[in-house]
Amino acid sequence: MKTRLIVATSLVALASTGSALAHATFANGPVAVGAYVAATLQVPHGCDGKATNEVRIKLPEGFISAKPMVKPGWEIEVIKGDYQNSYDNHGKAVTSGPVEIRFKNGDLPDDFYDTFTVYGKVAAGDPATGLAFPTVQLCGADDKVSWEEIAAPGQNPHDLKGPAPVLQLVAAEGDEHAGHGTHAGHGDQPAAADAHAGHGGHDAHAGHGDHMAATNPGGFEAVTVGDLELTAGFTKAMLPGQPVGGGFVTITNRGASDDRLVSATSDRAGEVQLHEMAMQGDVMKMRQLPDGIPVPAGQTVELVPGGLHLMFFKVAEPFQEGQSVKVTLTFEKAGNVDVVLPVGPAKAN
Ligand SMILES: [Cu+2]
Repeated sequence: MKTRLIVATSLVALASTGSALAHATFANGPVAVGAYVAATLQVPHGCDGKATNEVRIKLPEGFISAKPMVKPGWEIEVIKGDYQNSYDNHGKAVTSGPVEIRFKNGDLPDDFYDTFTVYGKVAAGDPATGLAFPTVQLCGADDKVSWEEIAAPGQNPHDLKGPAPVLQLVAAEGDEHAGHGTHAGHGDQPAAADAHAGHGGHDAHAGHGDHMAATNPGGFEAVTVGDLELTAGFTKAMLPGQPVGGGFVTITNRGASDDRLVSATSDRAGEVQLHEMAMQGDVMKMRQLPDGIPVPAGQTVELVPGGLHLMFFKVAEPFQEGQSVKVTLTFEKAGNVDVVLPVGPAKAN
């Protein structure tokens, strides 16, 4: 075990030494999930001969309460916004804060190296992927260098042309949730490496406790529409201040043609996404399924805790046990189907 750890560490060290020659990278070693860190971004050069005047650093979901370190010669702009999830910070729910830091009107000549530091808390993050901070260097009005690409699952970050700087993470020690992020809901939005970049993918997985386990309270009224039969639907109660949660239903396709669950909506949630959780090596990962969930002819697809699921985001009033939540599922062929999900207990029995 110890040997493996040492090998892994030296590989990381090698990798960052190599990439530091060209790419924007963090000077930091691995940071424990839950810890505060002064994340120091190293910017090794300008834009092809031109000096860099502005460095824009997007802060990933899970990196909260950020403060830029003052930097003589540079103006600093802090852009604030809502986090996708709510984070517990010393008993207080944190739902918004800085989401981007811009160091502006400075001068970093192409032949020089400089660092830009942002202090903050890693409230959630996946040690398997680290936290990516998409960064852009602007050089005058027309030139820029982008470090915004994020490796897709299984992709080698070194294959990317403009990889986003990644803050390496380790699981919080002694934390029973280690490896599953915090209990802060889905603190897991490293930007997607696909078309949804900028709006965040779903690779890591804080808050999986959420819907790794859940108890079906029963009482779901089965719905049949065309060839599809929907059974075993339910969701679970959310804790105060927790704006996300999972939803589950079993879909049987009795027809001869394939169908597909393409989207879902609910009055109770600002957004409903289709997700999957799956083991990747030793780590349970969650990701959004932008292409929906196929329901092949003659087959049954189960959305269940720990597997495929609906993910409710931006829930203004947390679901309470005993309530029911109306959800409209949209299928490619069967069209819109309304289901009413009974709300089970917050904790699995
Ligand atoms: Cu999810």
